[in-house]
Amino acid sequence: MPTSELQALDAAHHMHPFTDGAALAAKGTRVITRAEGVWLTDSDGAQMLDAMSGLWCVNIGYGREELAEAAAAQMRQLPFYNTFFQTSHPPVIALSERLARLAPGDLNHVFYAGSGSEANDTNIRLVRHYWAAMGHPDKQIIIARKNGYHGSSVGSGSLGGMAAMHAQGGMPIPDIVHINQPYWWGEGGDRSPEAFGSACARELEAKIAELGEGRVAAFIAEPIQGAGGVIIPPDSYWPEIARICAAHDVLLISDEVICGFGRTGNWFGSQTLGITPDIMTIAKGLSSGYAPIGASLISDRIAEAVNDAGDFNHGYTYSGHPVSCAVALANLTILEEEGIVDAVRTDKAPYLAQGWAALADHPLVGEAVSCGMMGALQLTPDKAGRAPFASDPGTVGYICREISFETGLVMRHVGDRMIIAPPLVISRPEMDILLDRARTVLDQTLDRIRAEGLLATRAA
Ligand code: PXG
Repeated sequence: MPTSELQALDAAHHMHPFTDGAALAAKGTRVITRAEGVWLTDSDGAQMLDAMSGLWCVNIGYGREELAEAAAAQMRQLPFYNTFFQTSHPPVIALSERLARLAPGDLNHVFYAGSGSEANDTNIRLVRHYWAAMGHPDKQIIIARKNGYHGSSVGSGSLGGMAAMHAQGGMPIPDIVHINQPYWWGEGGDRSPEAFGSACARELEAKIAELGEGRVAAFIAEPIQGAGGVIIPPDSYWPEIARICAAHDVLLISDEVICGFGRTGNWFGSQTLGITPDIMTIAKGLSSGYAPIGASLISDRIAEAVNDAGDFNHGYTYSGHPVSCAVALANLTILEEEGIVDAVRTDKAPYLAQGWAALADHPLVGEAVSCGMMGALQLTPDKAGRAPFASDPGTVGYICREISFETGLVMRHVGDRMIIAPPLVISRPEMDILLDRARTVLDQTLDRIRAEGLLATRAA
């Protein structure tokens, strides 16, 4: 089918997530038809380097036969069975054992979901149920962060701190509150990053004091905010958060949907940032996106209390779906046997970091930061003043993203911050292409916004 026909049918019948439908229908969607390694091909035959791993998920890259084989074999053997009524099946048993081994500390128990959103919905109910079972039914409030992202269901979208989401559909639900994010470049003002990081963490302590320790169940955060713009907290942030959670008996939920499975150079972002969570949310890289699956990894203490408290009245048809579990197992085998996580830490991330940091000399770039295989470029008209553009936030970022696609590089923009999270298997020559194209994109963006009169600083 020609591209124009595909676009017309898509516009007529397909409603896209997080998209202005009318604007997309007028413009025409880009149709991706195949992919191999880090390379996408569209319906016109154009090739693009996918520096976003699909949507932060294709950690092992595209085109791995082993996962296709695992899915086909499992579909033939047992395409579906549920895990509700005292039944189980080999792939879910094997995956649970594997995850318990890979996860840090005593996170030895797995509750499955079909996605990261569902897993975070599980976490809301789980921590509240846990505290009730422990004799603290008033410990119900969950503290999260502005500009955090935890999913798009009513529960997980409430945990998230995206104002544009809360404006639609009656969110947040009760007993979820938000504190500020540790985004030094944009919000740190005159303070040093370290002082700002500590101050942000202490907002958690102030909020617990305001609400009362006896009412706060948990704090949830991404080790590094992904969808919020790859915001890497100052070093002072996480140790202080850990101290506060422990001091006030508040459970710590690390949302590892993006940071998990090697993205930061360790199996989990918690390990890179020195966090000891009670619960971890996982999805995306768990199957490298080849099949939908999410889960909560749960500590011994919480699992034992919940198991001893009778029925936990919660679950999804696709909790522990056999095909997704088989695909996840094949994915984890590749990550382990090919040493991909170690390669990120010792070789790929340092190489990427060096080239990425060098982009900070570009006149449009306020900061160029990375951790593992995720990075951000803050665009600004005034590097020294850390100032935003006069235009609506995201105007310049969107232009930059459009130029990036035209240049054969898939980057994403969050406001006026450009972000990348390439497949972990990207080679050095491919990283050179990524870096080279990113610089070209920045040059062309600067030319374009200058021509359009957008290189202005917002009045303070
Ligand atoms: N937690 C985190 C940290 C995520 O990044 C979810 C939960 C929800 O997972 P599901 O599988 O329900 O989508 C996510 C998802 C973006 C973008 O634009 C990021 C996500 C999803 C969609 C878009 O960066 N992350």
